[in-house]
Amino acid sequence: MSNRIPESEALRFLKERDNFLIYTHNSPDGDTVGSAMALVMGLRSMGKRATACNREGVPERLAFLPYSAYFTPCPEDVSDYTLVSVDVASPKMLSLPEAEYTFALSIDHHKVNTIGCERLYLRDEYIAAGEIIFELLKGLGVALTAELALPLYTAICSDSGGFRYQATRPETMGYAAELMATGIDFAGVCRLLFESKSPSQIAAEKLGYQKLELHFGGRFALVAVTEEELRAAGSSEEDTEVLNQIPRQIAGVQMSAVIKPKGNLVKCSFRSSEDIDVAALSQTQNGGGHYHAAGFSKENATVAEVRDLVLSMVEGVLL
Ligand SMILES: [Mn+2]
Repeated sequence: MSNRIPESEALRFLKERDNFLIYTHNSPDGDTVGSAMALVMGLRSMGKRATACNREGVPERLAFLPYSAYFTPCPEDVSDYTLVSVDVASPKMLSLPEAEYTFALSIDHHKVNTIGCERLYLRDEYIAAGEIIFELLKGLGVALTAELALPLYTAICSDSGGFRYQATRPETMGYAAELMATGIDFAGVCRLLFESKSPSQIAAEKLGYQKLELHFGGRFALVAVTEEELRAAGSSEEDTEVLNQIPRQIAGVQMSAVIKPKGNLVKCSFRSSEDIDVAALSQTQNGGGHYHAAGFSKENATVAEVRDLVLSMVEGVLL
């Protein structure tokens, strides 16, 4: 039986419940953090208790969001809370013990959602979870202030790559316009998300260009980096977000992959264009994501082994 609910039920749930604890995904990005922050703000403005958390902490590059007033360390005893997850598609995107929780409500926009939850409000045609939160807060009658607009704009801008990715909808631009009109520094958000890089991120980017490979007549581009290479370059795992932009920007590339270490795993992130469904491809390796942006992780594998695997997977798609 499906636990999917319509917006009306999600709204009723948020109106009726209290003492919300809102979980965001590991390797937190602007969408999960901005969405959770805005939801906390909105619920508090209705006189409810709400707080957000992330086991790994919010990264330094999102420090322009005043998140610390809305995020707390993950509590050990959650029995009194209404557990909600935002932008979390699977237990793999959480740490223990959260990965084993049954959330009262999961709000998400990934194509496939396998999280343990009683209710799932999923809009997989939306480019960002921030769009769902924007609509829910409107539905709850929460006034759109500049304070609320900043994390929402960050969420939507982040997952849409600055309103450039294919899943950006006319409605997305409409929401952005309403958020801009509150007077937020929207140009500053874009600059801090996409144009401001630390020296160690630049070092990772330089390494990425050195390791760039083209395959299948230039239709597939790949960057694979090891922990040792990152360390030698003067960067680390936390700096590797910038790598995703490198292979996908080459003219003629229809599909790209970045393979990199992630804790004791090796992670592969795919990007694609047109009718190439990388979410389905990633599912064959127990991964997931969106139609044009998805990935999977492997335990007990080297970067070289995952690179070989990826090349054989892509061969089936592009040949
Ligand atoms: Mn997202």
